[in-house]
Amino acid sequence: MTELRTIEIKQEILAENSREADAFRAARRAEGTYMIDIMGSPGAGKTTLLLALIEKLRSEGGAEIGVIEADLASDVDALKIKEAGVAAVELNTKNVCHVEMGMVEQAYAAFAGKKFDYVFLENIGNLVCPAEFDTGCHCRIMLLSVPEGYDKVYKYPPMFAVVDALVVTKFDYLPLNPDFDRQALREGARALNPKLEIFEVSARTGEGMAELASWLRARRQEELKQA
Ligand SMILES: Nc1nc2c(ncn2[C@@H]2O[C@H](COP(=O)(O)OP(=O)(O)OP(=O)(O)O)[C@@H](O)[C@H]2O)c(=O)[nH]1
Ligand SMILES: [Mg+2]
Repeated sequence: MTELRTIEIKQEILAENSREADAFRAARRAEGTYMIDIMGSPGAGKTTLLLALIEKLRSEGGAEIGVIEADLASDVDALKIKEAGVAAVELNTKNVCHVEMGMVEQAYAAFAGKKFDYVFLENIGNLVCPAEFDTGCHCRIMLLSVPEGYDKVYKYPPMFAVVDALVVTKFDYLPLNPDFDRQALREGARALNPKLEIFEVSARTGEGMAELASWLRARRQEELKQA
């Protein structure tokens, strides 16, 4: 009995969150802002990838970019982004392990009307909970780093199933991780999500970054056509 009630409440919360997310997404599209949710385990390379990606997007064609940095407790990543000269808002979730719409709306409001071409949300480092919550973004990307191992596709399937792209990060580590089975990862991920785009990148060497940046640019153009 108790268990049933718990499930009902959770479904109501998720449904309300999805309604708010749809409205937020439409409002951002109308103003030309493309929002990207970046998810992955602690240390998968989210902040480092963002810094490299922002540099690419800015250097090739220029772009106004903002970042919402969600963290359980600290402002470490928000400061890194600000130090790189990028508009950043810190979203402190006070130990909540995912980001949901109320938080995104508050964080976005802190940009105080500034207009962006792209806004990235660095979600909480967690391979499980963020998959469940729509954050009002137009694109969801998950990162899996080579040192974490390809078998995470079998152990944590929900996130692989909901994202638009899988970015395999720290690709420069591949020679040190000969057991990283790229083919098995591809097959496992596409079995969960046939439309999944897969990129193999290293923020350290720059490998794969241009492809990822041009894919995002094209996705933004497509999204804005629907406005
Ligand atoms: N060799 C190598 N190291 C990387 C790469 N990307 C990130 N790192 C390193 O991995 C560590 C974690 O990177 P972060 O970017 O902080 O990871 P994160 O996912 O933002 O971490 P949290 O925000 O704590 O969840 C740092 O020491 C980075 O320097 C890469 O492409 N190659
Ligand atoms: Mg980070």
